[in-house]
Amino acid sequence: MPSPSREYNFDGLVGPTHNYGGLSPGNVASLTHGGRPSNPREAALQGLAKMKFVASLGVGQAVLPPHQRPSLKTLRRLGFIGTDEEVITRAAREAEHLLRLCSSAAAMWTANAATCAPSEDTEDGRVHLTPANLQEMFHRVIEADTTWAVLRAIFSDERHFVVHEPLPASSHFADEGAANHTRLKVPGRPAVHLFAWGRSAWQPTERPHQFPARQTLEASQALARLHRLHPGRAIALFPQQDPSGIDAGAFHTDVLAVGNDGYLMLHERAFVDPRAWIKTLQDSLGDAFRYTLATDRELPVKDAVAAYPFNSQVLTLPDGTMAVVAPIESQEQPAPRRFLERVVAEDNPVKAVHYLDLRQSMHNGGGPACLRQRIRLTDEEVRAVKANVFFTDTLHRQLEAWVKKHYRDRLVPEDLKDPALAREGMAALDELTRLLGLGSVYDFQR
Ligand code: SUG
Repeated sequence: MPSPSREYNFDGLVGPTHNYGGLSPGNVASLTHGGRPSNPREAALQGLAKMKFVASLGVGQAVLPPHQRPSLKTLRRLGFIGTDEEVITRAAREAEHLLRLCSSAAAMWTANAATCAPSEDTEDGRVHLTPANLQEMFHRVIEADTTWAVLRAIFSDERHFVVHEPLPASSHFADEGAANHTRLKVPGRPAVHLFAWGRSAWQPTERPHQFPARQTLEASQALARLHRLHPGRAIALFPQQDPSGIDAGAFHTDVLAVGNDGYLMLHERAFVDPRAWIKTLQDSLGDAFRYTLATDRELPVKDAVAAYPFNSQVLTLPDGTMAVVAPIESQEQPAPRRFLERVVAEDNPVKAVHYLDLRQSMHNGGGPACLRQRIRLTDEEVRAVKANVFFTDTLHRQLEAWVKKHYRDRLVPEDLKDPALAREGMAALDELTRLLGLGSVYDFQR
């Protein structure tokens, strides 16, 4: 019998270069806000307030660190040579867009950091994690190496954890991590892992016309194999993201669907043939399975993309009921708000919705669900983690003070050219790795 486990939400700390680069085609908020001033300090504090709130609900909470930005290693690989200051000055002068790509704080959206399978679902009884290679967007490709190093530092105990290499770097295996993965589970039935994908590298399938489909079927299949799902304890399903949903701005599955334990909340444009998938889930999970499906009529996909009600965290509370943590935009707009009110009113485990202000992240297309990587751990596995990453009141206070000490309260794209910003970031991250007990995970520390 596997030991009981609990979900921990590993939130990404927003990095000191959080800015609106306009870098993500297909992500409506990123394109809309590109070039506007950002407030990294406020962004990081909004993220910490969310962690505190989730922890106060009695749900497991932990933190993952930001990455070094700009990525000097990447700029050097692209031919900018000299001291750190010279590399930045040259890139700013000769290829400002490359500096912008290498300065993105996008690692904050840790739903895209990795995909994970809990030990109770795997053949070898270990937690499996695969860092996402994020091949589709250059400003995110550069995350995989650091994510891999960070996950190896945290989940270093090989008796309990397997941290795989990111999938081979190529468009063929483009992988966006848990943003396309949902695990559903009801007592007495195998867990269901939904590995969603937007395009196939090999098979002819329908594709979006306007925006990129990021995740491939081949990547999703490789993850299911790598994680060695136990045939009796877990099953893998591979729904396709609806290409018309991607064209409407649902670049990841979690823009239009979210699942937790025996409950799934989705928009009809999340997957191709959503009603057939619901039937399959009813067959697999039995009577305990509940879902809420929004039609385009009830909630136009455009409104769902603008307000992100499906990019909520659906959390199982200690009393067994569920709560939804939604972005405040979903409360401000009538159709998403009415939909979430219906969710609470209907016969399912969700008993409350809480709205949080995460506007700094939302303006780049990242809601509550994007900001966290869910990892189920048993108590023994928690004890095997030696890093100081689990959220406590003390860690919260320390991180707040750390943000206030190191972060600027305004950044425009022009500021990325300032070599002092890179230095400030290194000082901040060096202090952070000591606070979190991570050892040396950044290039500048090696
Ligand atoms: O990959 N935005 C991210 C948002 C990721 C959201 N994650 C999930 N849905 N799980 C992206 O498009 C914008 C950066 C900029 O434009 O500056 C950005 O990368």
